[in-house]
Amino acid sequence: MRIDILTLFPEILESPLNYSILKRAKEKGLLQIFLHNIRDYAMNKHKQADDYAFGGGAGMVMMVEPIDLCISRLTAERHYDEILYLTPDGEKFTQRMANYLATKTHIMMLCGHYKGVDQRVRDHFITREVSVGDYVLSGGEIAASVIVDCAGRLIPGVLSDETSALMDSFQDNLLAPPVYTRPASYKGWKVPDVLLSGHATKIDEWRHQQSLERTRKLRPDLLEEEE
Ligand code: 6GU
Repeated sequence: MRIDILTLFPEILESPLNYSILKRAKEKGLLQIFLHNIRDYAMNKHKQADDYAFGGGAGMVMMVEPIDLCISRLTAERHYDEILYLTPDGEKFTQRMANYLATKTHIMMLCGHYKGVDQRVRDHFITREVSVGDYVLSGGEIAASVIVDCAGRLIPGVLSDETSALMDSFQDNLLAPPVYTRPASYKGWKVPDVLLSGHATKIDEWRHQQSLERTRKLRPDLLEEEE
């Protein structure tokens, strides 16, 4: 999968996508991430990529031309399965959407800043508008890193069998069960006997039961959701 991210602040994204699972995904050649500084496509003499809003009001709006130039250069080179705009008024990002994105080969992401982008960008280039939750971030970069991290680890071949995503919270609308490691007793705090029993079926049943209980207690809303 190739992901192109358009941003006014590429530095924000340089670190978070270069560790742990995503680092390995890149090293294995399963994930490529390209950062594009929208300011590099600003044609006027001040390299200006944002301007005051027509009609007045506080805050700057990201200009259509530099974004058009950047997107058009990329789409001339390859077809993009989705061109996402990251914005708090977008569709809420979910594990389901991550699963979907992980099956794609070329994705573009546009990070909004300030008051956002000129509406004509949204009207003419964007295929999907995505939010990571009902709160406002100062820009789309952190949201982009959430989405890339989440989808990137689901690309086939990235996770080994032991770290399989099938066991993740949310993958089946259930929270993950509790986990333990050595020692089996610490300060008298004991690991549940069943996990030490070596009885695989019983362990699976216990974990499923724990998942259900946790979900009922902490996130009953997940059990009511439609699949
Ligand atoms: Cl995608 N962008 C911003 N700026 N804030 C957000 C968001 C995105 N998702 C939730 N809050």
